[in-house]
Amino acid sequence: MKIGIVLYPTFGGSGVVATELGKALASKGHQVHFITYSQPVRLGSFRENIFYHEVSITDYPLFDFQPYETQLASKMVDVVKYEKLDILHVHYAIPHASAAFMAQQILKAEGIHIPFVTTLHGTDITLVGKDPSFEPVITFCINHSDAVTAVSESLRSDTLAQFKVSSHIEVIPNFVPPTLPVEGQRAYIRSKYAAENQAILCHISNFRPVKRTEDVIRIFAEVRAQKDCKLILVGDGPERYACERLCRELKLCQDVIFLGKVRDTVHVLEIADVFLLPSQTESFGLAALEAMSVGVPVVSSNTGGIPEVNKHGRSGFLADVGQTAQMAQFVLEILAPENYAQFKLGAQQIASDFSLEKILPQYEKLYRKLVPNKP
Ligand code: GMT
Repeated sequence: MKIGIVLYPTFGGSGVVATELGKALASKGHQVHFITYSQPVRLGSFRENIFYHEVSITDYPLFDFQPYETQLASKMVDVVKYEKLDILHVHYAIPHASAAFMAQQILKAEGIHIPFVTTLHGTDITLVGKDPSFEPVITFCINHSDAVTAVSESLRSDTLAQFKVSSHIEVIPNFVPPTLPVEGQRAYIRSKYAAENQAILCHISNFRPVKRTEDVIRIFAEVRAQKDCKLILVGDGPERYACERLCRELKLCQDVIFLGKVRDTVHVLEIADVFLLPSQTESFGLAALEAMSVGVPVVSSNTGGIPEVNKHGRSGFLADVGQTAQMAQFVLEILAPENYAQFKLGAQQIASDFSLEKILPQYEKLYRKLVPNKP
């Protein structure tokens, strides 16, 4: 099948999932065409069956805001027509689903039928979607997609609660692709960040307010008061300054490492002992799943779709949003020598429910339903 994937190319989870999905489809023999404005962060090097079409953004002085959606729709029309795509799969509703609808209508006028799947990832519904100025467009796009998927049950029910949805929303959870262990290097890399007796706590995000990154620092401060440890923070965003300030205030600078943006986060996760995700809301929590998949237990908040991923008492613990003292106690409980191996195993076992081999066929089945005459 020839599949067009439209995504945000940045570090966000939706872009990561879309890219990994495309790579997996390509390795199964499908032809995958990524369409976006810059090379997707997780795309990596040259691979068979993968093509990348860049949407160029005109810098014309008349426009205060460049009409990306229009140029994206035009690019979709072009790629569908000349690469003879069978289906489009857009990740994140705004503006990808509306651009896909526009492209579909343009192609229809030329006698070409192209179905499109919209995958909802979270903030397109829970944050951005709540802004009333987006509501009519999102509702329309959901109802006019040929198929709609959500990455968790929680996101599905949020969508149904907030929008007048007349079409079926299928839940297809996120997944983790298999990674090659770099066991030999792990001990060496770990030794660069912490002594053998120190635990490493880790957090990865885009440092937006929804991630409550200052809570990460507060949890760490409480844990460190009782146990020697380090904190590694990966990512960058609007809350980073506030976090750096808090570290200085709490005199934690020596033990908190801000790595900034990292492409292959799995190698950081491999040296971590506990992953922290105290978000205000999270439709899924891909970073937590990635941590679990390499055997890192998670202490998280219990909102949104996180409880579908992190299982209390098995892969880690969950607490109410903002309960940093409770979260710190949970970290200490996980790190207790008599508990740690069990949580590590639990994290890996639960992550295996979200393996690529379990999730990929669900997308392929959906595509086949919309394009029945293609293998
Ligand atoms: O979390 C973000 O700020 C990025 C955002 C995105 O669209 O990339 O993440 C959302 O989609 C991810 C992939 O499906 C989910 O794992 C995240 O939980 C979700 N973020 C939120 O709901 C806040």
